[in-house]
Amino acid sequence: MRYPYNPENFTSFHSSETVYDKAFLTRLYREMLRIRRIEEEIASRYHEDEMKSPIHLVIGQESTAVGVCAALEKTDLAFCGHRTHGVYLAKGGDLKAMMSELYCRANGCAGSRGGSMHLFDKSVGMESSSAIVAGSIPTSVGAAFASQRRKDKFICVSFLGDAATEEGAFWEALNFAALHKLPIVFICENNFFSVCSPLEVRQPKVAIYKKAESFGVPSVQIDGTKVLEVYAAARQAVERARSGAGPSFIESVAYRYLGHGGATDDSASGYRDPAEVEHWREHDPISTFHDFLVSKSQLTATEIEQMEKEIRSEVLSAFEHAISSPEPGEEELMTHVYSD
Ligand SMILES: Cc1ncc(C[n+]2csc(CCOP(=O)(O)OP(=O)(O)O)c2C)c(N)n1
Repeated sequence: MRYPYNPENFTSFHSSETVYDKAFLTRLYREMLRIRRIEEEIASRYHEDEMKSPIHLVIGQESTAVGVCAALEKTDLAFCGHRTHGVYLAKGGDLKAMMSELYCRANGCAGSRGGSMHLFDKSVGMESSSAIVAGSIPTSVGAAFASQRRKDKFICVSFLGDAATEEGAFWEALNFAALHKLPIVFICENNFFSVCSPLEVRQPKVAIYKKAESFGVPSVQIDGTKVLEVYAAARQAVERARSGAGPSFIESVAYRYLGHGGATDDSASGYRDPAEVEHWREHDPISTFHDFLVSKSQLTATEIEQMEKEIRSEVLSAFEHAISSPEPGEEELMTHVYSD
């Protein structure tokens, strides 16, 4: 197995002595479960070919978006790459507008121009996402620079994949953010793969966070399957950004179960060991948190059942909303598009 789960490598931020109230813990669990159920429904219908959008599912990695966004204010701005669903939903993005976008309907959050890789909802600080690897990172740093110059209160969070750290744009942005002590947190979701290429054939064997650290930016590698670890690390970084002390870099390690794009399990195609996928499923962020909450008597079977019911009903109504919504008319063809 190339990339086993290895908790010894991670810096721990969450102390088992820290007590969170039940409402907060339940909220984290519910948000992860909601993202999972929404994506499962997308996956189950994707073969119908009615969602005219490429998709990149985040199943297995939900804890990073949820843990980080729980440490943010609504007014803080989130930016992300092509794997958007988790961040969009965790930041509070509107589910119906997201589903309409995937079904290319006129009332999609990007008016059907963007699809899954360009979700945004400015009303909740889900600022933008980009299909270009590392494309949203300079924008997030620009927004953080504006916040600093205008003495605004918001901070920015830039979500990026491990492959984004192979782009020059990332290092320029990190350099600028470090130099100017910008109010930004970089969250690198390291799932070990760029499409089908493993990390070991793409980068020298130096942990990603170590490279970021060389810019003088406090950098850590954390267990991205543990939502409370993510939350605790994010809180510290967010406080640092808000206090004017500058950026932080968090490498959150978790594993994607499904193929890079689309809705299928591609592990039989040979680029990774199917046993590796099964191994990471044993450390699933949702089931481990479920077991933790049940063991601490913070969640009962009845509460989970009720939660599942509510989520199911919300998901079905969002799909129904999208499917019954109109497609954009021909008259809209030339609006919101650029040409030189
Ligand atoms: C500049 C650029 N190069 C290549 C691609 C093709 N591409 C799309 S996603 C992807 C892999 C991205 O991997 P990572 O950033 O680790 O995120 P993950 O898909 O693992 O979430 C690549 C190479 C692209 N979209 N943009």
